[in-house]
Amino acid sequence: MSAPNKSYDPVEVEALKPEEIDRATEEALAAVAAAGDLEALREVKVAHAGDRSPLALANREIGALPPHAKAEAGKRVGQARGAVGKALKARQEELERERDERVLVEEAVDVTLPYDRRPAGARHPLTTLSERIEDVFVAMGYEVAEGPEVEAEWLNFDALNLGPDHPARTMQDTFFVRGQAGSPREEDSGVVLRTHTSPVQIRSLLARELPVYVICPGRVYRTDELDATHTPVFGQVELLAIDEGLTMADLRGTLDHMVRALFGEGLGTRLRPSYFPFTEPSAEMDMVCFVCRGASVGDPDNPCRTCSSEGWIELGGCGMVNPRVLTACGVDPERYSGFAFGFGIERMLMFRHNVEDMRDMVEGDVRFTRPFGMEI
Ligand code: FA5
Repeated sequence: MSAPNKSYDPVEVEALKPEEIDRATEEALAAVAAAGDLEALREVKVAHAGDRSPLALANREIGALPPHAKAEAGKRVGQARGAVGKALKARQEELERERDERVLVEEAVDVTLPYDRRPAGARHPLTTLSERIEDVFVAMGYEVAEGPEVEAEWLNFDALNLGPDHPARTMQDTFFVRGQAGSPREEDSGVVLRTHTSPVQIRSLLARELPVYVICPGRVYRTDELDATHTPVFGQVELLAIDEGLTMADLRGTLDHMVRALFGEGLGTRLRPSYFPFTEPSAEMDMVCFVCRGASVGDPDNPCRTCSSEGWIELGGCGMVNPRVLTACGVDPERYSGFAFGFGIERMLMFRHNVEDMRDMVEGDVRFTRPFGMEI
């Protein structure tokens, strides 16, 4: 075993020379101060305080010194490493604070800035009104029935007791569809754009088991000019109920329920005699004006725009299904009876929301639809 090297002088060890320690310390402190961001500081830490840094190598030399020299060398190197460690920690905190402040500024959201207006689309008020009406009847157990818009003339007219020479056939101005090649005239093609949704009632009777309770919403076509109260393409909702023992009282009760569900409690209906070939008896149905509730009648000081101070609003046509229609669909009129009614969606939207011109509904301008809300 070798004796301790009593003559070993730490000052002679290059790495432990005071000036070397001071130089390494100064270099480390300068590098720490110069580190501009956390990434640079991480590199400075490896170079000046890591395992292979000058101060770490100097520290390793201390172990080989004689006992009397260890204390002083250890103190010198320890102080140097302490100073560098402290500087690193302080700079790290400083750089982290700067980064956090920068992030706060860069990622700040100015809630007062005007936002990029990209409004969500919404369905047309005619669609939502039609669906609301459907909901009223679906809740009563009715089924929604649909049919084609290009329709057989027989279903659109003949089966509804509107034979070829029936004078009422001209009441609905009809678009005829050119038939197959060889068909001389459009009027002879036997194919029309449906003029009402009543053919869906016929299709329902032909296709379904009795009893039948259906609501038929859909688009229909007539050769009407587009003006404030007419459009050549419009929506209708028709209803058909066929069962044993149905009477006009059931029709009236159903209408009353629909009006209450759509316009509010306490509103009555009335039926006025009318004529439709497919119903007998037939009636025009009116409801009490939901705005003035009749109060504007005879009161010039309080005119009502919705009902033109008449107290009543016309809804559409209705009646008990003509037995001839039941027979045409193979239904025994001795056993079954039923009622039907139909109205136009555009007209209902007009009086429900005080729309003065039907053209606004078909022009597709969002300034018209926006006030109805973004219902989807
Ligand atoms: C019919 O179409 C019958 N099928 C309704 C019916 C069904 C009666 C069942 C009895 C039993 P009318 O031709 O009156 O009836 O049309 C019904 C509704 O469609 C009218 O009340 C009106 O609101 C609407 N309407 C008619 N023509 C137009 C048009 N050009 N533009 C917008 N709405 C219209």
